[in-house]
Amino acid sequence: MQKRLYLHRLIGLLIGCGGLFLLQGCESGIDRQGNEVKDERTIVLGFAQVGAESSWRLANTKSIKEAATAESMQLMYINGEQKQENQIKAIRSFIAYQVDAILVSPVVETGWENVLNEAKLAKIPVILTDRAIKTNQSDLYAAFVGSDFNKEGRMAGEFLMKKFAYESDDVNIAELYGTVNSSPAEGRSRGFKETIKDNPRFKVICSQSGDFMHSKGKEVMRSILSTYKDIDVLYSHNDSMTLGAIEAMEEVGIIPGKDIIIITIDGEQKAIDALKDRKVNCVIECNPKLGDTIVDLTKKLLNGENIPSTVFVDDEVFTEWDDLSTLPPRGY
Ligand code: GZL
Repeated sequence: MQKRLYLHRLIGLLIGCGGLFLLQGCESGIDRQGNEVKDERTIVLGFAQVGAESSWRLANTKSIKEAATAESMQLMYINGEQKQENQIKAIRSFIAYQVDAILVSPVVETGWENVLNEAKLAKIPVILTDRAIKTNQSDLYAAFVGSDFNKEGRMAGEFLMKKFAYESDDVNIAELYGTVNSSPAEGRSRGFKETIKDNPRFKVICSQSGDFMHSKGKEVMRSILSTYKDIDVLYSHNDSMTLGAIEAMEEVGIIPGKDIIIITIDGEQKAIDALKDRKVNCVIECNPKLGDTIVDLTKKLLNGENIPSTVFVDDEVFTEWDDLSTLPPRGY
């Protein structure tokens, strides 16, 4: 069978997925008979991204595109627009095109067995980027590259206990939850609650999803503030939601970082700026720049080398107690 579909047929197929399609690093051409002429040495990667919901996500996408281009790999990128069905469609189109490897950041943890078994049948390796999946099948993907979300939650809990170490009153916590059933939200929530569970004065009195989005974070925070009058801490699963929540607080005269202590995750420039302005008390980095690690692992995998099944990237913690004057620009 023709190893690759004709390029124009592929583009039509992918645009039909409703996602944005970009072909990068392409060295292909179409000969006079309409057959695609490909430099067989070009590695073709299919990348099914979650979406473009936050500055973090945009930086993550940029990192992977730049790393693939630097290695002269052809990257077929599809924006899943926050929908699992779009990502599944994208993976099926990558299989049809017979890419060399598939990268996917699964928007949610479950529901991937069918399509990943199709990739396995097509002998196309899959690498999970950024987000993980929950499955009983151990051979659905070759590796996971991303942050340890449970550890991020623990770091948030450790800051909280240090911040309130010399007080004895109850501490009422509102949790702004990320995308429901996503591995970062699940891990950040679990790690945080594990860390504070032995100290009954720390109470998570409400937890609502803002879906990792600025607009929803603001909307949910408005609702929380109208329902609960005694919130001491906001634990937010990402900076985009936090920035929306800060707007909601200031609308009603609440001083963020003072009246309500704020702990946030991602490490976007705007969150660091809010930390410097004392509107936020702790920022936990979630490093989005995974591209080089992912592309390096993919090359090793395609060369038949053994690769680790899990690669956690390092994350830093920035607090109100740190000297932030020498911090370089975050780049996202
Ligand atoms: C975490 C990533 C999360 C970010 C959010 O690795 O999946 O998704 O924390 C993004 O900003 O929406």
